[in-house]
Amino acid sequence: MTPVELIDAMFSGSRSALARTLSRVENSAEGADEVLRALGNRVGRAVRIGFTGPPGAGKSSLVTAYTKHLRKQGRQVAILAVDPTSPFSGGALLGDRVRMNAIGLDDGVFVRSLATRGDLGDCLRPQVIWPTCWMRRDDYVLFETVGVGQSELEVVQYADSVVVVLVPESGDAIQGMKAGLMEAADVFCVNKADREGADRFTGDLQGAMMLKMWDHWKPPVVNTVATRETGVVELAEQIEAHLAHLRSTGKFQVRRHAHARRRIQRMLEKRLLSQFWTKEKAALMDAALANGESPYGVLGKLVGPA
Ligand SMILES: Nc1nc2c(ncn2[C@@H]2O[C@H](COP(=O)(O)OP(=O)(O)OP(=O)(O)O)[C@@H](O)[C@H]2O)c(=O)[nH]1
Ligand SMILES: [Mg+2]
Repeated sequence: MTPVELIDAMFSGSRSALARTLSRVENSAEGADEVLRALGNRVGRAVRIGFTGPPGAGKSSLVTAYTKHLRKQGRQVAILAVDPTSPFSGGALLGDRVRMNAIGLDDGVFVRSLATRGDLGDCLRPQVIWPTCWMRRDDYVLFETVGVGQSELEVVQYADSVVVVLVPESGDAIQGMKAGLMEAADVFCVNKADREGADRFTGDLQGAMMLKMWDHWKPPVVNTVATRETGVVELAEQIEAHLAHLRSTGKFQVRRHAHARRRIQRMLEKRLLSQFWTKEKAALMDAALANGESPYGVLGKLVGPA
């Protein structure tokens, strides 16, 4: 199938065409380029919700429960999860499959794990997220990342709304929030609220939030027990409230514009770099270094004076 045929099939509702589109995007740079060009502006209507938080916080359980809620409202849902065969979390894929079994057979749900091949940042290159946005305007794309490192945070920030999932025992994560988590959150979810110390943790979190100035939107804190689907309706309401806030203030489009800019920048950096490096230039660099030249001097040789 040509990319155009594939994409036409995808838009007429073929799930296998959707899966094949994603594979092409993931597996080869050339395939990705063709497919993405053929997609043009036909994608991107669905709402994107990102879930991030420490390993084992209950993100997948929560995504599953939230998906059930969205399905009751007649939404289609696509779930993109990092393939946990990465060194970042061993063997969780099977667990995810089991947990998501309940929704995996539903025709209105599309579940996909993304291969990381050891490089989380690359696997979650934003192009991979896009093709799933073939859905209707009021459908949802949920993506779950493992961990709260820089690359996960970058990825999750391609969402319209970001849910940061914490658990009572993740006291350390409040520390970690200084490193960007606080900025990334649109909604805080304290999951495993059935565990001891949940109230204290929520209090600590609220306390930490008071230290920060919020610009029009202060992330609400919702307590949930994902495995019992407790608090999921409240979580959904807060996500909706955030989306409504974005839309009523025009920030929805501002965010999407910023996402698109960032994406173009990333793609441009990648393309320019790969065009720049030839064997000759690499050899020139090595010879100059061996000759005792400074890195700055070598840079000048490679690209000329600044
Ligand atoms: N007690 C309790 N356990 C929960 C709750 N939510 C999830 N769990 C359990 O916590 C474990 C991890 O849940 P997951 O949903 O896989 O967590 P995750 O954040 O997706 O994990 P990774 O993707 O590996 O980072 C599972 O054994 C769940 O059954 C909860 O609210 N309360
Ligand atoms: Mg998970």
